[in-house]
Amino acid sequence: MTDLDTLKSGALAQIDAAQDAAALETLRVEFLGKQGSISGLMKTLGKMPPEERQTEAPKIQGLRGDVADALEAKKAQLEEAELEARLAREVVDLTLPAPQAPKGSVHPVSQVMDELAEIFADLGFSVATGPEIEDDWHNFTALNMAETHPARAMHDTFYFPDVDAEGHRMLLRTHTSPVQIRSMVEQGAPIRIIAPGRVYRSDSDATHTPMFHQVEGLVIDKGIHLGHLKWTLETFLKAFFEREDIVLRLRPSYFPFTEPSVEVDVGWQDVDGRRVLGGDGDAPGHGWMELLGSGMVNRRVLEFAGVDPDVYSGFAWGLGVDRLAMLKYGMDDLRAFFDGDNRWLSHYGFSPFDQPTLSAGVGAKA
Ligand code: 2NL
Repeated sequence: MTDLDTLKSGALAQIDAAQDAAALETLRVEFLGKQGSISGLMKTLGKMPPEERQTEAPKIQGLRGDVADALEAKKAQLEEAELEARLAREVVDLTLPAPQAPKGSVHPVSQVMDELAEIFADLGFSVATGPEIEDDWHNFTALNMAETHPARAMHDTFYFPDVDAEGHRMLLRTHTSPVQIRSMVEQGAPIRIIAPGRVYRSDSDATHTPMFHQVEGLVIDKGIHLGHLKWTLETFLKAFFEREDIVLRLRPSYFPFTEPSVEVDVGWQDVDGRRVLGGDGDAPGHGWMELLGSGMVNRRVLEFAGVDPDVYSGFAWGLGVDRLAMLKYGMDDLRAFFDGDNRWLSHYGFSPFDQPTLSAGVGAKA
């Protein structure tokens, strides 16, 4: 055997014995790398007399080709084996139980807010939002509550400690009316919006939390009157409670920002000891429940917001979303809404797939 034959059989044996890609690479460098043994042989060709080179060159080049082919074949074989091993290792047993599904749910307040947006979108309303930290002009003054107005004291406002350049303190909005003021100032009339969101009042007991949710609505156009208000609220409540026998009772009331102001009661009836909305509140076994406050927007409020009260008129209303959610979905403790207790959330929460739509019904099943 020549030296070349010895070198070749040694190299092929080593390649064949390589256990992994790294070992194979080491061998490749050893034989074919710049400083490799076969590369070294190639370099000797240049120094050979021509006749010797004629016979030696094919042998050395043949050796280099055979070793390169062996390296290539072994590499493919190792990769194949690695793939087989991975396929065996990463096997999926379809008879095992499914992994735990995510436990998150949509809070009833969010669900009701989505329902309200859906119902009012169908009536041509858009959803307006605004800051929760307000100034006193947008929260009070523009709503016809001057500095000395007694209604300001009734709002139990959370004020920030600092005073601005004009001596005004910022506050946490006590209602979402300032959002509607901002919308009127920015886009003028006509307007048709709802303003849902968090509001804050320093009040805390069994039926009041310092943060709660409100939806206000506002319609401004030419020739708007109390009849439009009643139809809109009746249409909304029928869609929301998904029954046609919703009966409204309008009672005179007072808000600084509306004139006239009306309190809206909805008829309820006793069904198996539970109060269910629907039916004439004056019938036996029936009653009335106060649900929202509303009225024709006070001329002074339109003026504050830059809308001409001699051309435009409008109505507005406000209602508590938390209470609405309790009524519709049967929760009896308001404070549990904001505890973040997972048992409560998984019991009363909604699936994210339960998107309220008018075609499928706005009332999702908890
Ligand atoms: C309630 C019911 C109400 C409004 C809110 C409003 C908003 C603008 C102009 C006029 Cl920008 N009114 N909102 C109107 C009537 C009632 O809330 O029980 N509030 C204490």
